[in-house]
Amino acid sequence: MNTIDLRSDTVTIPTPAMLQAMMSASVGDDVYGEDPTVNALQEKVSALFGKESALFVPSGTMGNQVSIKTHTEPGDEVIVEEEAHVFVYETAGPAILSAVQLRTVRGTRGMLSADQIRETVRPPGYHLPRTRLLCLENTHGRSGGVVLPVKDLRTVSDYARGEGLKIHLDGARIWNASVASGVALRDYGSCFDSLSVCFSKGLGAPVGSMIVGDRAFIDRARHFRKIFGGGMRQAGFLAAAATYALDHNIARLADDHKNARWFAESLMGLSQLEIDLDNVQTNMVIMDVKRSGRSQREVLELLAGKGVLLTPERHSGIRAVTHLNVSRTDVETASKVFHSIFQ
Ligand code: TLP
Repeated sequence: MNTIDLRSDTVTIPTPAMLQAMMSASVGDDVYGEDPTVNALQEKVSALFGKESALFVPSGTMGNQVSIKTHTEPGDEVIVEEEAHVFVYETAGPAILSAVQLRTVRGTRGMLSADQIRETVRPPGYHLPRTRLLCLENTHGRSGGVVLPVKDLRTVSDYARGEGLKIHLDGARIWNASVASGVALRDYGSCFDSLSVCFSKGLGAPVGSMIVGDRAFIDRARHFRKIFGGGMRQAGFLAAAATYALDHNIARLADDHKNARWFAESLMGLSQLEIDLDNVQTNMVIMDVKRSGRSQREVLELLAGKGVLLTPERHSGIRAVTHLNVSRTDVETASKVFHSIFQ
């Protein structure tokens, strides 16, 4: 049986062309700042986002955690949208690594308003934590890969900066946001003091993320990357994969988005599933299965038994993600499997 792996866009396998680019990379010791391929990638990505500097890190989690550490002091408060990866899926990293308090605020499809920030920022006070940082996520995973509107980001960013806050974006899938919305990466970049972006999601590289920001921020982040164990030596082999991914795999994300949309629309007639089509904007489809009378786990096992892999999402949801190892034929086959189970 041919497995169709819709668990995440993290499961992609490097293509022969990407492997070739990796094997022919020039490398050096990146802890000494001497890896030419890493250095070139850092310059390329900082320019894409209109920032002064960038730092290659092993994972999106480390990108977020190093950024939070770099922006804050122990005891600070960080405002975070309550479904953000940094709060839900990073195993309380900010509490452990940065000794900060996360203040969660319920967003609308991942977005917070300036009014919500106004109500949440603490005034200066002897008894109060200092509100230091705001974290957002684009695309917003737990809403199903929804794109945060750049106009709203600009408004919130202006307000937060006016309040003296720093603002960080978890941009693990910022490439998807840019392709879906037509908004340039640089325009997203200007809304934030730091961004963490990933090469190992939709772009299809095996490993690697990047933090971008101004020079002073990145210099300080380099120090924390070392403390967190993220200083890598001949990392140019990985940076070569990321460079290849940037050069070849951004525009094709539109295909993943079309496949996700097609898949979601093909399931709309199934009354046992609830899908909010408005949220299907990029490469994810989240479905609620409670009307099927089966548990989330039963549904995932049934699908896996027929060769279609998805992940659990909240209490009664399941998530499908399209990516470069999933073709239109694969989503058609997956759709047939769904129809055979939920008809
Ligand atoms: N997300 C994974 C799971 O952890 C949920 C996935 O399959 O979607 N930010 C965002 C928005 C992410 O979705 C992820 C990975 C990360 C950060 C962390 O990236 P890694 O896995 O490289 O640490």
